[in-house]
Amino acid sequence: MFTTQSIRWLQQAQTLLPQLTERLFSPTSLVEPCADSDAFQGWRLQQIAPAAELVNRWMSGGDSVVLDFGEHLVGHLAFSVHLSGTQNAPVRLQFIFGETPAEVAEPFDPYRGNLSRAWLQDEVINLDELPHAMQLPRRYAFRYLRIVRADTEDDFLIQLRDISCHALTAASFELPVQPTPAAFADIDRVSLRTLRNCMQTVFEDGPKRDRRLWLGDLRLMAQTNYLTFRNFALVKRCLYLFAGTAGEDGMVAGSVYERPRPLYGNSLLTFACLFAPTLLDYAQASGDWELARELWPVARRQIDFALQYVQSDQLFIDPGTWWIFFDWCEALDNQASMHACIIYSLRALVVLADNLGLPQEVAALQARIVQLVDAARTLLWDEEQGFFISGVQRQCSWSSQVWMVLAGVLTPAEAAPLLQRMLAQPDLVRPNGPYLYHHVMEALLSVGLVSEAQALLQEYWGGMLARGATTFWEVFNPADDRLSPYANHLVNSYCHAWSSTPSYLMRKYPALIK
Ligand code: RAM
Repeated sequence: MFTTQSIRWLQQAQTLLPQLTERLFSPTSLVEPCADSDAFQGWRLQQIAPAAELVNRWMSGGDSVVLDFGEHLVGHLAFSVHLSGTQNAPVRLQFIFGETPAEVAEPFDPYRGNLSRAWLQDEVINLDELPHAMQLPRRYAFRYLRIVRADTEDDFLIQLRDISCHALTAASFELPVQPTPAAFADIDRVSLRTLRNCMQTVFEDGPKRDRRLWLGDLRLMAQTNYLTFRNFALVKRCLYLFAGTAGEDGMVAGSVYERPRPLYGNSLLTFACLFAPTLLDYAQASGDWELARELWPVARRQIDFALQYVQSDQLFIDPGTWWIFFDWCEALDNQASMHACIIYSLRALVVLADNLGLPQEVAALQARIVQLVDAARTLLWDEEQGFFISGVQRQCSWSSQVWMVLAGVLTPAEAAPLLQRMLAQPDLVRPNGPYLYHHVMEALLSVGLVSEAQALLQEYWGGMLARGATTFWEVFNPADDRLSPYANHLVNSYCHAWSSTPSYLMRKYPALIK
């Protein structure tokens, strides 16, 4: 249901629609997948010739080629097809786009993932008359491309020419890499490319999948963007999209569909709490406090959805009816993290209210913070173990410790030894994805644990680089290359902007790259 106000916010979002920048990229080489148990997901792409050699390949029915564009791109594929002989049948071409070697090496079918098979990037076209030049209408996210001549005719041959990708971004193709020691420069470049490729007409979570605006992802992308590409208008557009699509009860969506018209996607209790911090970051980075004033009621409303599950002892109890997300980890108990996230959100609301001159709000919100911090310190702290516990099983996880630190439940003097114990204790539930690892990094750096953060950066993001990443991934567990929240590693997103935050961390905490 759209109100006059939400329509106005959506109109504002529309006026901020960016003009995308386009750049043409050509493939760099012809490659061949080779099974290799040491390579990421078991596949290495062996370079067999420069891409210019493609014109010497005359293809018969059933032949295929695999091209490497040298880096991950997001855009439209253009090409032309030429003929030798008489075309006595249609030519069928199959295109398979891959962000990773596995996508062009392994068959997509039979597919048993739990997200739609249509996210896997393939396309079939039939051409009745050669020569023919065209551009595929759908946008793809890829570095590798397999082209199969998928008909069965060998009476005539075809040749592929002029293959290029019209790549798109709302950022810039020039990456604002900062001078850093070599060990960090590659991580910075890959982070920036990841963010660049996700910056389209909204901040997409991943340009292969879901190509959608998620609030938790937006917060991290926006933070990285403020210190790098500095496209403030795109963040403003996204904030308007969340405000304009909020439900009748006032809750902002966890994710928004942008097209064909902006729509509420789904509900996520955690992400609703992150609207206020995202708005605050925007106002502080851009100086646009007018937007903060305009969207203050939206930000203020979000905390009510989580606060309704805070009991009389001031502890958040998970009702089990909401999607609460901190990491792609089934074993993770979210109670303590969510309790901390509420405090984190309240703190952002206090700063917003203070800047907007709302002293009564400041006082009321601060009173809630005192109650919730107190409850965390008394009811969720296990003195014997020296960790925060979560849920009826009293689970100890990295997520709980890290979010408590970010929420300022401990003093820095208390927080640093807690995080050191966490890193040293092997039995805690550990993160599976860059989203939670980012929060680990921020927690470490916020309390001055620089060498620990450096080691983690090199081990985790450096680990993706060592496995061939040219953009960073949605999930990565060094112990399990094929880990997927969707029961199929091929449908994971391998350019996922919540993993682009090293570029933010390196700039916000310069000690990290010393
Ligand atoms: C995934 C999306 C997104 C994330 C949510 C929680 O499906 O890709 O990145 O925010 O889940």
